Amino acid sequence: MAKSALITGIAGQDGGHLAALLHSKGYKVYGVIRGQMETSHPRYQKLKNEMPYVEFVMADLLDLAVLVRTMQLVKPDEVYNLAAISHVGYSFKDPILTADVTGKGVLNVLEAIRLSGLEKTTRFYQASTSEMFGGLDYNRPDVGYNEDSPFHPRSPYGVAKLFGHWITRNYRESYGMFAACGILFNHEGERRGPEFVTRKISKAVARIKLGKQEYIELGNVDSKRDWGYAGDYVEGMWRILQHNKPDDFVLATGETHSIREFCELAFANIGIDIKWHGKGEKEVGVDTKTGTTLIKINPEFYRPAEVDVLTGDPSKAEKVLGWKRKVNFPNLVKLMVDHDLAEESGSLYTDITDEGPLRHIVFFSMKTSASDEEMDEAIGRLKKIGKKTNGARLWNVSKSMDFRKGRIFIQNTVFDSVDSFEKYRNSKDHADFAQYMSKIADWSTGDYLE
Ligand code: NAP
Ligand code: F7E
Repeated sequence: MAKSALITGIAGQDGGHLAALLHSKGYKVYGVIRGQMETSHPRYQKLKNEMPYVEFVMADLLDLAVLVRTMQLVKPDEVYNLAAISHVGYSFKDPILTADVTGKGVLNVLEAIRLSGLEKTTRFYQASTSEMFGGLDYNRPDVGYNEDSPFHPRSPYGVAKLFGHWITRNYRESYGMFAACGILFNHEGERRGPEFVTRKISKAVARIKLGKQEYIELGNVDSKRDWGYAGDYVEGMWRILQHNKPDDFVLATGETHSIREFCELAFANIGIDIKWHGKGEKEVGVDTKTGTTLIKINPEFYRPAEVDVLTGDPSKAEKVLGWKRKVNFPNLVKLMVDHDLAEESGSLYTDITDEGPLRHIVFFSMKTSASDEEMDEAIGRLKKIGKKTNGARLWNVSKSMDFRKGRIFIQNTVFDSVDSFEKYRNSKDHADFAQYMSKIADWSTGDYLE
């Protein structure tokens, strides 16, 4: 029988990636969303469109009764607790709510499992974080933080997460639950909320390129983070729950880069070379060619206490779980800027109608574990087919992203007639390509004519 998984925080960045991954593995996926959502609510409809295979359950991490009811109803084989007030800066503004949701909320989910009598059968994943380490000089190991490094959280968020981390370990030790923590370092991507610095930058770069924004305002550009791609990290979460015993694992890249470097690379992706001038609040990032100021510092984004440098040591996960990140730092930045250029210009799916009367869209949702090489190979094949296609003009093949299905290719081919489209659909080239894609993609071609 298919396994079932319940994901709290399914509407967040990781929730979407994880739901797609579990669905591709044949799971029945349940997702917790909060708020008073009628099925006609636009937000509910958006989520349902993005993840048609998910059964949504309305519940709040603050409400134990409804969580118990949810567990009794769903009886999940696996619970991934991703729900949280997750913005570190915001946690200083609303520390009580953060403690309640990000900290005590974890206990509510664990208790709901236990009170439903599922503690021996349901596996529990807790989304712990590198923010628990704090990044101070005195406790920063040269090779990066590992599972045994001392904690020193620097924000209400970090403190609340530490409670969640320890209560999970406590339930493992006290009740023999399969309760495991993934201590994840920053992971980003096209689904990242725009309030986090990487997405704020990639979106701004795209908008600046398109003339929709003049500059970006940032806080501390000197802090450093160990940034990976969220699609890779959800694979690690799943592996943590498939391990033969409950344990805690660091997932990280082992590299660290500053916000400054992220900015430079993001602008380099649109052909702009940034040079920095000035100091502190007066510092600016300037386009070397035109002299235009594109980055300004705004102290509003400083935090009362900062985590200066974070690097993780993922060697335990690599050795024990066989997990390793696939997307490297330059590719992560490029992927985000490319996505936001497509999104901001409205060409993610649409806006090519003036290219011809008929639009044929082929899209493939890749396994989140698909390597860059596999993606490049698939793009190469698509391009070849596009060139050969009878009566069609290849408009675009992009390693583009979609919010809902992980990594996606989009091929837009413009046909001059229904006949030429049919000819292509019946061709051997198309059949060969579809066969290749079904080997490496989670869903084979979803192609249609508009
Ligand atoms: P995210 O995008 O902020 O998503 C968090 C989700 O939690 C949101 O969908 C939010 O719902 C939901 N939520 C908030 N309060 C809730 C409540 N009271 N009841 C039910 N749901 C609630 O976070 P993420 O980046 O996907 O991260 C997933 C988890 O991993 C979080 O726990 C985060 O703290 C942790 N983490 C993240 C990273 C990272 O780099 N992304 C690293 C380490 C750990 P709404 O959509 O309704 O607001
Ligand atoms: O900040 C600096 C900021 O908000 C990164 C969460 O997913 O990862 C995330 O937490 C750095 C900080 O992420 C701006 O001061 C400068 O030093 O993108 P962030 P975070 O705080 O690292 C961890 C692992 C989690 O667990 C969290 O849930 O960037 N920074 N200027 C800025 N940050 C923001 N947000 N906005 C700025 O304008």
